[in-house]
Amino acid sequence: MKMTFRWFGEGQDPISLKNIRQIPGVTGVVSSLLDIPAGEAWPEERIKSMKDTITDAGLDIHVIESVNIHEDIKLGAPSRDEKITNYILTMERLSKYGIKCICYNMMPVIDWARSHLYYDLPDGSNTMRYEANFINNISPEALAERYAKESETYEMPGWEPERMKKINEALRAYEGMTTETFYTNMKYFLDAIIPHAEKLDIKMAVHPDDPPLPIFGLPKLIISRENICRYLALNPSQYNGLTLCTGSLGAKKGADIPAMIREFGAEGRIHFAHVRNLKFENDTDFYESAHLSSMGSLNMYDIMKAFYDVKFDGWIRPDHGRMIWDETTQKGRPGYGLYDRAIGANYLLGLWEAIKA
Ligand code: DNO
Repeated sequence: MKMTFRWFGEGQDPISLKNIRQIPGVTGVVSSLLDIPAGEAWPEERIKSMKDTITDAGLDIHVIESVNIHEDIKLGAPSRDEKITNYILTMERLSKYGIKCICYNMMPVIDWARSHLYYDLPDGSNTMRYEANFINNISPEALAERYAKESETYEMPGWEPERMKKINEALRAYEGMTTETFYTNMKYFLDAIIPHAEKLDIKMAVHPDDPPLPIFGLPKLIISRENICRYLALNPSQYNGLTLCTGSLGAKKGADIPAMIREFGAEGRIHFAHVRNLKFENDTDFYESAHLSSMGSLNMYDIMKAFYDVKFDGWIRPDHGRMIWDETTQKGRPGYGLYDRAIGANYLLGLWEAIKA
């Protein structure tokens, strides 16, 4: 297991690489080139400069989160081939710079969603929250506007204003699309890229839909054990794998995360892990708690033990944390403050050390 930390990139993250380097046990970052629109090939010089910046700071980079999938690919539009060609070009260039794993998601139109980006907790910290009723009664534009206002310094990945301007058009494109068609489109994409992933030794790691609950009537694909089994079976190569995100999958009450880790881990299909906790307020609503088991609803010992038992040797990172110790939420990226994630990383490393001992 290799402990990493998400860093959004030069000029995209208020947290310095120097600060990340000082977190005990963290050896690398996962990063991206956020300004490059989905569907375009990443220029080699940008990849090189990202890699140099990170390695000069004494950290490594083996995982990209994310190389996003263009909507045409998800929709199966005729222009998808050109976007797939660019995706493969990006993979080839990334592999030249030592990238071994690509995290991506198959969420239609929008990436993750929350009702609150800054929800106050009794201890004076704040965190992200998901209130189903709120999401069910707000229009996508109003939600996009709310994010743009609340997160004034940085764009929410997946909610970029340019993309959001076209949100209704994008949502309309999915009208009437069945889950079956969606799976067919995914298979087309996987069959095109996985042979290249094998050749380049890049593990593809799909991220589950976050949250795994219906939003704006969009088809939801990767939300449960059954769906993941089906997605992995679309192309049986081990290079078609998973980002096991405990918080995304765990947001469906009753989901047995350790069992999924044991099943998919034993099959060698988990390449990257996002480990965080959440606290259910009722059957559908939750907020993102500190990582510690006693603060949330997931048992982090059981989760780490399952990773240990399947001999997980991929990359892991702490996931969303609260904003604490006077971190200014208006300047940071929601969920991605420094301190709570650093504490989370060390808690997970502590569990790992104890399990190993
Ligand atoms: C949220 C993240 C997601 C994730 C993408 C992967 O914090 O977990 O935005 O990076 O869905 O493509």
